[in-house]
Amino acid sequence: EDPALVEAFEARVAADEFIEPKDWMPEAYRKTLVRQISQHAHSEIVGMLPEGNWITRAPSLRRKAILLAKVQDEGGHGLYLYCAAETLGTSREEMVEALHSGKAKYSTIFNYPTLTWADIGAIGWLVDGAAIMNQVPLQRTSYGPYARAMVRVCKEESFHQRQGYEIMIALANGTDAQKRMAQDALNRWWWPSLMMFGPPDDNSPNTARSMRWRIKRETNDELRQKFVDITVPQAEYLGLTVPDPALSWNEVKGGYDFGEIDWEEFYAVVRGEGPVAKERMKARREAWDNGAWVRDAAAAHEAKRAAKAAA
Ligand code: FAQ
Repeated sequence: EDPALVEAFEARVAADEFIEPKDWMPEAYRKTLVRQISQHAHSEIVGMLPEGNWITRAPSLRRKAILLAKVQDEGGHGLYLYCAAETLGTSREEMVEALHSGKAKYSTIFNYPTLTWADIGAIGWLVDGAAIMNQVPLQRTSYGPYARAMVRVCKEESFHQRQGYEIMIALANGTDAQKRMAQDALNRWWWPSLMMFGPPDDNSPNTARSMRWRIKRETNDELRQKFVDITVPQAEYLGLTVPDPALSWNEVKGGYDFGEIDWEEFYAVVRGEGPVAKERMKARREAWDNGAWVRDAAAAHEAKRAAKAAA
């Protein structure tokens, strides 16, 4: 690559300019973006499955309507993100193929099962809460289409987080059985939520370069710490206990100290060994196969329309 071009690119990024699809960019920058944006998109799409599991069993019509809208939003985020990745010269087919063949990753968090209705509350509160923490800085990521997609996504995620927290409030103020359900959901989702932020900084191969290119604006550990600091008081307000005996307020750093994450578990889930990883991939592949006739019909319709327009 021409060193003058690289230098000009680095200077633009350092000046906080957005890089746009037709601008020159180093191949490694393009590759990193395709990786991160497409994995983000896959996460949104696979992320529809754990919650979709509860649409038919939501406890009231109001809850059902809200959950349906939320899951639909996640589908929209995925499509938005696939479009952002396509501006980098990769196709939707290539990305979907990478997901289905197991080559592309998606967030570890969606490989855990949703066992009770309280899990829907915990996902909105913790998983969407963690997603917002990670995505708000991405509104200033250096690649224009990704940054702009994040603006709308963050607005919607913020509704999702409140939706989940409101379910938790209802359960935490409910019967003893409902309180137990809420606590059990917190116990099971707390640690996997902390894992969403990725490996620790000293073990994160991509962080240093992504920070320099301003793809990432904060490191994995910085975001994880912020999430813990914001979320612990929310658990206290609910009267629930965060399942971490090492959790304690650290006056000096002005934040919480917390226990060691089970990184063995994290890496196992990244490798595709999560509790419901096989079910998730099977559901996605089946959805793709069962939707083939829709794609064919849309393509045939478009071909007819184009032929008519040309005539
Ligand atoms: N799961 O060097 P780093 C949502 C991989 S929110 C799986 O630190 P990086 C909303 C990583 O890809 C969830 N893999 O990597 C929603 C890399 O492998 P690679 C999605 C993980 O990229 C809510 C390797 O480990 N959000 O969907 C994970 O600098 C509710 C080394 O890691 C995003 O994707 C993990 N947790 O930092 C939907 C946000 N962590 O690719 C439905 C955008 C790390 O080299 C319901 N992404 N890995 O083979 C990012 O901010 C970054 O990519 C990180 C990872 C922070 C995830």
